[in-house]
Order: sequence, then structure tokens, then C-alpha cells
Amino acid sequence: TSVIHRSDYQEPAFWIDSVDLCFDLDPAKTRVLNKMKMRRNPHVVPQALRLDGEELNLSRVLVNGQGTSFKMEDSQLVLENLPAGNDVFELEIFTTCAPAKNTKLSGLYTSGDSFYTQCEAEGFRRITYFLDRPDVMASYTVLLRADKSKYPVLLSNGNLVEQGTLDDGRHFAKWVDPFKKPSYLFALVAGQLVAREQRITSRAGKEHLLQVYVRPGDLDKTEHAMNSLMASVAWDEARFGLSLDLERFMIVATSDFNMGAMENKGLNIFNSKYVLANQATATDTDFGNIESVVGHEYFHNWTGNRITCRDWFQLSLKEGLTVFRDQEFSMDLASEASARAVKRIEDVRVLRTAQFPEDAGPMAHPIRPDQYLEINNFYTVTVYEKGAEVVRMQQTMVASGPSDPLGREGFRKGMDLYFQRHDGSAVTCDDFTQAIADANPDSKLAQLLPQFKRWYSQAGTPRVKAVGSFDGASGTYSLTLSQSCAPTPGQAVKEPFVIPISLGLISADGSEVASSMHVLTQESETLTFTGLQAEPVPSILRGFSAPVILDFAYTDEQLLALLEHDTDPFNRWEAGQRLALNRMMAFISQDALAVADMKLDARYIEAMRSVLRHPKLDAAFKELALTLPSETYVAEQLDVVDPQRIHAVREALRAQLATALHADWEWAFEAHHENGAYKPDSLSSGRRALTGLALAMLCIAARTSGDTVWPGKALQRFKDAGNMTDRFNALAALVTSGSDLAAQALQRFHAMFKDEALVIDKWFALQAGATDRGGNILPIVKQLMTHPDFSMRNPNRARSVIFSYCSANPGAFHRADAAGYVFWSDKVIELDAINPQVAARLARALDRWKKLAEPMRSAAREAIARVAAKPDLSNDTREVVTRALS
Ligand code: B3K
Ligand code: ZN
Repeated sequence: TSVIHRSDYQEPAFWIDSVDLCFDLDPAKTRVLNKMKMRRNPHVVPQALRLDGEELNLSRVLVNGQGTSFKMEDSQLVLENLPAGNDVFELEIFTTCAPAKNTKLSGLYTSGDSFYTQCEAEGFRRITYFLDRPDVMASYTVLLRADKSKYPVLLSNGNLVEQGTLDDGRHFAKWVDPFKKPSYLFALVAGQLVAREQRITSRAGKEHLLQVYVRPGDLDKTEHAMNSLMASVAWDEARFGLSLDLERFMIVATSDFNMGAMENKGLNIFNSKYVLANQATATDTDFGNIESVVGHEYFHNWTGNRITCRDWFQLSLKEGLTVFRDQEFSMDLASEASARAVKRIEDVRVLRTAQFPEDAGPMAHPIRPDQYLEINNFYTVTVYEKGAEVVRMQQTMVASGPSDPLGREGFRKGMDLYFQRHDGSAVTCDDFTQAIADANPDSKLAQLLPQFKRWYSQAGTPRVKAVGSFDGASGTYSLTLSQSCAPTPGQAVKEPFVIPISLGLISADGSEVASSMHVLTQESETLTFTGLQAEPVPSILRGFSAPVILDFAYTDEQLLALLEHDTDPFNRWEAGQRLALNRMMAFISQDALAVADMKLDARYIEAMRSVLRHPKLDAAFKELALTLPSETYVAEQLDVVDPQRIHAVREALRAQLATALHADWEWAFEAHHENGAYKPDSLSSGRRALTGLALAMLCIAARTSGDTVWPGKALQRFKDAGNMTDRFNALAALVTSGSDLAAQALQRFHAMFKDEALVIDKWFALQAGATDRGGNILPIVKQLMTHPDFSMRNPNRARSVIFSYCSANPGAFHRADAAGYVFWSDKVIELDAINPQVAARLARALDRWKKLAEPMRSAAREAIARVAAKPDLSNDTREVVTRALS
């Protein structure tokens, strides 16, 4: 297989009108009969039919009921003697496959004793020969046959039209999907499952049945997923006028899944991590993630399923848009303004710690990529999260003044037009932006559309440099904004982007003297503000109005003023992060400075104290503001990275904040106790987050002072906690601070939850991600992998140990002796033979190797080369390591 280019797109030579699938399910050998009604595409020159297939055993091919000649070419089934002309013909294909041997978890596979499918992007070809591409949309009828006692539940897309018993203890179910769909949205599930059910009536007055299917015993963990699903249905109707178009909507949880979840039409299949939760087993973060993922997959029903992608290069058409929609959903559910801001900060934090590095590394690609070897490698933070930012900017740029300041109404008009034009078809990113612009002809977006579209074609994070100057005599402040963007692989030169910049000016007394939205289109532009008494402090890029890096040489005074007075909560948080970052950078860069001599100044500490003690700020915001920038984020600010030094500096500053604010942390811990019943809402989860941070800080302080009281309290809280958030935070406080009590708490935790796979994942992840002390984490990781609960084949479990170490614990992974990299290369190779998608994700852990300081840099390169030298590597992993080395 070779590289596929966006510019090579051609319509399919044939269309498939309908598909009749019949499955005889058996783990060792499942028989599949695929009967298709097909016809030639009159727009394409007559040619052979080439059907995709992978790891299938072909037994028979019939055309209009007659045997026919065929050949195999690179795993494609090629039929040359098909009827000429434009008539519909029937093609029947009999194949078998082996679900129990399918460790790739793509196509039809077994997990425990049940069958599941995963077809996006190209898994359907592992079930039957097909035109496995998203622009071929067909009507599906599915007949499932299986042993009744082993597989009492038989599910597929759409409506159940018939079911009954067969001979030999078997039974059947027939499903018809009323909507045409691409093959990647096909799904089937068979097994011993139980469902939580809920009947709802939509705004439009229609009745629907919602179901959440899980293994028997897990029903008590489905209430939150069901609530999230009901909230999603209501939200899409209210905000976008989009109603559920099916009588029945099903979610099924499985514990073996490559990613988060999948939006198959009417039959979403989820990683159990994003379904199962109750207060005893799931944290507030889990509850929040479930809400967004349930929302995300549900919202795909319109943005992805009703209107789908013409080809996989258009992936952000559905993913960027649907992430934008799930972000807005979570913000709208968190009704208080402060909670909206907290969600925005969290989303930006993900973008900056995961997407910015991707955009600066060897895998950098535009949100609409131009080429790929393996499409599964392009389900990235760029396509998803940056894609969502690009949709958000379109909303911002259709704002029409005071009547619609955020652009929500204009954006809704654009979405309406998008559905009016394209419902039921497979389209491109251009079709989307065109609809949003056409519905808002007077908007900035419409005026700047061709230039705006560079966000779709150019990779890399733009940098905006801002320089301010004040002329006291005339009372004029000018702000010069200049943009640039570094080269990325294959794109040496970048044209200027369209960058909406939300601005405010704060005066010396803290009042806001100006606020506006400026759309930067040139390489450099100067804005002037007049009538000012004194030099203002600029608050630039409010709400993170564009996915760019902002350079402004803020002084400490200016940052302190913003931290105290900015009306924009995002920039208020950002000011605190900049204060911390400046200090971390200064310490890191002084090579000769010993960690013991890095002393935080009183001014910074006092600023943090006032945030922590602030009477008006809420707990969730305080927790974010008091958390230092992550090691990964700091690494991105440096040209040469010594991960261990970054780690040491961050730990040292954290210890000082812990000690200097000791009394304040004690106050925070005592004052934010949650009494009463557990509720995962934003207000109470914010309080739990802050008490969790306070407890961690108090345990860290105890490590320096020798205090035994707070670790003791943490252990007690760990034992007494009424919910997983408090329990896990207490456990993490002990582990992170290296307390002597950690070992017994870990042991107890395992014993308490030994039957809860998702909790055991947390137990593994906490240990593999813990603070390195003298290189102790790698041996712990290796030890964990010999634990009877460890399994390389379960993606959640593999991620909880290996990824937590290689991708999420830079201070422990980047060892001068290269042992971390050797471990990494072993595991990439081992996983690649089992599950290439998971292996290729792990392979990304060394993306940024070129920035590493020696000797790490050379050692990392050697490890990557070692993987690349494996001859039978999957395309997935090969693409990642080849790009890394180039
Ligand atoms: N569309 C799926 C992702 C499929 C990933 C294939 N490797 C989940 C989602 O984005 O909603
Ligand atoms: Zn999605």
C-alpha cells in the first residue's frame, strides 16, 4: 500500500443502492452473505469493479444469481465481466471471518463472550468485500443468526423488524436502517447484555426509546450515561433544531475498544470508560467525560451521519464540527458563567498541551490533511480539537453586532443552510464553510472566506506578536500585531491567516477602558486607541479567540493587574499561568542554578494567595489557576528540552507553593468540604477539585517538613471517602508526595476494587504516572506488567500502564540511560503485532525527539530507528516512525 493524496479523489465507478447482509455468528468462523444491488456510476468511464477486503475467506461470488469470473489484486476483489449499461445488477458474496482472532479490534471481533464491530475508518472491509469509502451510501438490511443462550441480544442499525427462533437452539433478528449510510457507520452487537431503557417524547412530539446496553451487573452504572443522552437529545433540538430521527437509539458499552466511542447509526458502541459510572467507581472527570462523549456521538447523528464526509481527507468536517458542538453542549449544561469559563480553559489546555506539539512536530498536518498512508493516524487532536477551534472562529466571525455578539444566531442560520443543502449526502469542508458564509453574506467570514480557508490547508500554529506603545501627550495607545507561522513538513512558506482577536484594555485602577474584536488579516497591523489618561494593560486574545501563540512581553505588574482585574476569565487564568511560566523558564535556563536555590518571589506567592483566598472566584477556577503549567507545555516553550530538569523545576516550585501557602491550603481544604449527597455538577465538582489539590499540596509540604498529620489525614480520607473523586484524590496525594503510607493505601485500593476493571485501570495509571524518584518508575512499570491483572491485549489496560509512563510521565520516561526509550521500542513492536492502531498511538510518544537535549536526543533517534527497522511493521506504525525520522 502506498500514500493516498487528497488531490487524487475520484467518484466511485459503481454505486451500491442496497445491501442485504446475513450473519451466522460464530467466534471461530462467522459466515457472511452480502447481497448488493449495484449499478455503474454514469459519470465515470466504464471499468472493472474493485471491492476492498481484508483478512476474509472468500467462498462464492454470484452476479444476478450466476457464477462469475473474478480475480484478486492486492487484497481487492476485481470483477471485470459485469453487465454493461446503467441497469441495476445483483452481486452476492459469501465470505467467512474469524472474530475471536481479531486482535486489531477493527471489523467484527469478540470481547469476552460478545460480538462487536468497529468499522470507521476502514473496518467494514474486514467483514465483507465492499466499496469501503464514505461517499458510497446504501440502504442496509441485516439478518443476524446466533446461538440463543450465548447471544440472547442481537443488535444492528435502525429498527428491529422481525425476530424468532431457529433450529438447534439458534435464533434470529432482522434490522432495517431507514437511512442510507456509508459502510463505516455499520454496526452489529451480539451477546448477553442488559439495558437501561428510557422512553422520551421530543419537542416535536415524537416518541423514542433510548437504551444503554451493558453487561449484567453494570446496570447500576448507567444512570449518568442515560441522563447525558437525554440532555443531548434536548440540547440539539433547542440549540440547532435537530431532532432524533430514529424510533430507537442505542448505546452499547464494551471493555475492549481502540478509542473512546463510535457513532454508528442508531447503535453507538462505546468504550465502557465513557459509559459506566457511579459515585463509588468514577471521578468527577469521568462523569464530565461521559457527558461530552455521549453528547459527541449523539451529535454525530446529524453532523457526520445525516451529512457525512466525501472522503477521509474531509474528516474534520464531521469531527471538528462535532467537537465544537460537544464543547458548547457541556458549556450550556454548566449554566453559571464561571463554569463555562472553566470548561473553556480546560479545552484550551488540551489544545495547547497536545495539539500545539503535534502541529510543531513531524506529524504536523492541516485540519484537512493532503495525504496519508494510514487514515487511522489522522484521528488527531489537530483534526478534532484544532478543527473545533476553526469552527468556533467561524461562529465568532458571523457575529452581527449587539444583537448577536457571539455569532450564535448567525452560526445557527449557517447550520440550517448546511442541512438544507446537503442533508443525505457526502460532502467536503468547503461545502461547510460556504454554507456558513452564504447564510451570513454581510459577515466578516463571508468577506474573508478564501483567506479564512487557509486554516483548512495550512498546518502549524500561527504566532501573533503584539507590541504596545503609549503616547502620553496625545493619550494614544497603539498595539502592533504581527503574525507568522513556522514551516511544517511539506509546507515551507505560509500565507497570512485570518485571526479573530478579542481585545480589552484595562486601566491602572483596574477598570476596562476598551473592548473590541479585531480580525487580523495582514502580516502586520497597528491598532490605535485614543482618549486614554495613562498606559493601559492590553488583554489580548480573550476567551482564546483563535488557536494561536500570543507573544507579548508582559511585565509582572501587567500580569498581576490582569490576574486581579480582567473581566475575561480566560485571560485572568492566563495571566497567572504566564507569571508561573516566566519563573519556570528563568530557573530552567540558568544552567548552573541548583534546584535548591530556585526561590519563588514573595510577589508571586502573594498573588497566588489572593487567588486562593479570593471571596468571589469559584473553586474550580482556583484549582486551575493554582495548578502550574504542565511539563509538556513548558517543554514546548523551549528549543532544547531536558525533561528531567523541567520536572525538577516544576516539583521544586510546587513544593514552595505548598509550603508558603500552608495555612491557605489548610483553609481551602476545610472550607470546601462537600456535605450531603454526591452530585457531579460543576459547582460541587469544583469544590472537590480544590480540596483535592489542597490535600496534595499539604502532603507535598509534609514531605519537606516531616509532618505526619496531613499524610495521616489523607489516608483517613482515602478510607472514609464517600465517592471516588475524594478517594482517588487522597490516594493520589499520598502517591505523588511519596508518602510512606502510599503502599498500604494502594494495596487496599486494589483489594476494594479488584472486580472493577475501570478502577483497576486508574490504579495502574497512577503508579505508572507517579513522580520519578531516582529512576524508580521504570522498574515499577515493568513490575506492573507482570501483575496478573495486566494484559497487553486490552487497550484500556495497555494504555493505563504503558501510555501513562511513555506519554504522560516525561520526567520519568526521558532517562539519560535510554532505558525508557528501549522499553518504548519494545512495547511499540510488541503491540504492533497485536493491534496496530494502539501501537501507532504509542509510537507518537517520541514525536518531539529532535528537541531533546543530548544524550536523550541520540538515544531517542536510535530507539525510533530500531522500530523502523522491523520489516513487517503495520502501515500505522510505519507512517509514524518514518515521519519521525525524516
Ligand atoms: N468517529 C469515531 C472515531 C473513529 C476512529 C477510527 N480510528 C469516534 C468519534 O470521533 O466520535
Ligand atoms: Zn467524532
